[in-house]
Amino acid sequence: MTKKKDQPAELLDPKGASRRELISRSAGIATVAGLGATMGGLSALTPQTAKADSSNSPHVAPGDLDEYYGFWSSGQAGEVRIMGIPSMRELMRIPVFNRCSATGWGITNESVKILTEGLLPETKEFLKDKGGVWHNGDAHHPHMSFTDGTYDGRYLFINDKANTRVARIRIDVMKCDKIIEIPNAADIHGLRPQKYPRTGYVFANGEHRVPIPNDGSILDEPDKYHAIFSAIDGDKMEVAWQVMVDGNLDNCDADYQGLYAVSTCYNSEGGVTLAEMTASEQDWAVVFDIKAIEAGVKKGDFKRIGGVPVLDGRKGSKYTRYIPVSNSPHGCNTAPDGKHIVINGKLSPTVTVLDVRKFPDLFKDKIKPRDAVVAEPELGLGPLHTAFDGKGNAFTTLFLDSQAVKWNIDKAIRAYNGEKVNPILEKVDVQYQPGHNHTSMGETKEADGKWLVSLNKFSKDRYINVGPLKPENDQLIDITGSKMKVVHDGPTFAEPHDCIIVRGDIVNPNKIWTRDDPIFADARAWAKKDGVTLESDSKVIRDGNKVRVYMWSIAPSFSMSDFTVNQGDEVTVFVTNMDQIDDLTHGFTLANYGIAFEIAAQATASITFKADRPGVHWYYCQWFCHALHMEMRGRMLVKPT
Ligand code: K7E
Ligand code: CUA
Repeated sequence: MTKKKDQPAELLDPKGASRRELISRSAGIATVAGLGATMGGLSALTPQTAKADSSNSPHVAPGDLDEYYGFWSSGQAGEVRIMGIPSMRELMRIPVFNRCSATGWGITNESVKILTEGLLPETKEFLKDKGGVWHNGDAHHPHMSFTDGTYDGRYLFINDKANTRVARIRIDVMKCDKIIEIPNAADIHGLRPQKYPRTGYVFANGEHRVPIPNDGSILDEPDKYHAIFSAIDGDKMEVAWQVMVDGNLDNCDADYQGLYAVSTCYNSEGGVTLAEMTASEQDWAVVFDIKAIEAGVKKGDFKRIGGVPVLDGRKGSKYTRYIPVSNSPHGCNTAPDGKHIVINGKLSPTVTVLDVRKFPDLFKDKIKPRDAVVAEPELGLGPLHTAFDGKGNAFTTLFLDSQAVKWNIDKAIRAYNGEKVNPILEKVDVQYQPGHNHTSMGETKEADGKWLVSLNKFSKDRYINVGPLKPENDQLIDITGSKMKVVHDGPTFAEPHDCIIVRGDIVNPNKIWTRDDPIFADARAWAKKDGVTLESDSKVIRDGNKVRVYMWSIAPSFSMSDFTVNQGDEVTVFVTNMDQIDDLTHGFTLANYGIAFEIAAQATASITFKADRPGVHWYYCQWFCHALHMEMRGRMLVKPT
């Protein structure tokens, strides 16, 4: 075993093997084996893991498992991706705001219900002759629910900037179960869950300023436009309250005390053109006083607009404070020390560090807004987002410099107070133009300082040329040593704006569905009405010109080899996968009817369509499941009328 040059000595035990490596890897394996914490640490080591010579190797050998789950947004692709860290392997995709040909998201009755039930009435009306669902989304910020300052493995939340929505993903099945459209706001951008005591609220920024209500009565009068900050109840997936603010809202974060949220704001000018929006030297960070807002809601100090309470948080309001920072700040990141919030300068080479312990005095007007600033280090060109190692250091992306800069928060504060210290510890080149970055567990109080991911907007020459449209480039950086080290390039399709890296033991999804899952409730209700058992009956129920077809499947066959309907019937097919084996997924594709969906082990899925094409139509399983998978098929016979 060789000791790597750049590893700090304390990470290595006297024999040269890293204790942290041994412990963390054995813990990961125990979890995977379903043994959880009962497995006794080092005794569980396999010869393979004991051989490891690096505290932080990105190499995950075939058959070995990753230590962390990464949850990646996909920007304009509209989905969430599950990555393995440190291997950077893409493990799964979770369709959310998009349509998915493989899983049937946007096609099945179950997914269409989730995609439509949370839309506002005017949007439902707008989509009526357009298929009823949005086909696009712009997913930026995936964040897990918290309990007591760290991830709790219940949910993942994500915004849709394109169609002003917020979605929730259930971690137990890794599927989206709720999507709501946010009233009054225009284009949800920044999103962060409440960290303490739990989520609780999901804070969401309506980025653009629009008239409220936006019904055409106000058009080209930008001084009457407003941006809206929303607090969503993450358990109910309903808007709890909203606050109207001055300027555009960009990113946000919450504190570790459950008292405040902070948003960055660009366009304090209230302009609508680029020149107008960047005219003034300073914009601001808006601080929201959660307790005061809750008290205001209780007292009725709001207007009910679009069905939700909207409080006035414009300048001078008791619910907000506006802290001036340099022009057009972008990222907003709370440090795991629970004290500091970093506002990233974007157009300014600086980041501004706020101290949350000053906020009570700020709201009592005992200090001026700028007195909440405790540091403002100049880091380089284009600082967009900051991540933390839990040891007092911060890592900021420099978009224009194409670098990650490591700096020390305490040194930055001392420098701000006049001491002659340089807060910048190191810079490393990334390829190219990084937007977000994220550290392992970095937005929780359990930040562990092992990995940093830099999500770079351009890959340019890093891969063989794939034509004019190029992938993004996500780089993995080892931050355990005294020097940052780029250890992996990972191409990604459009476009992960943001990601989180969650310790494997926190994320424990089920291996197969349970039959009582709420997502099957509608199918079960229909079956009950029809006197059918989903798990064992193969029946065609005629109800006027409505036909309900119930079948189940066990590899390699559907329980029904054919069914007959009349042309023009409205047909609903329910398929229940009765296989109980891990990873035994079936599919149902109805050829030339545009119908295809996935049915994982112990799941039920359904589809409703009009049988308007007469003839013989084969349905087949499109998910390779068995040596006789090709034979897993049947016929729908449609009698012409
Ligand atoms: Cu792309 Cu967080 Cu939407 Cu910054 S945001 S880069
Ligand atoms: Cu079932 Cu392929």
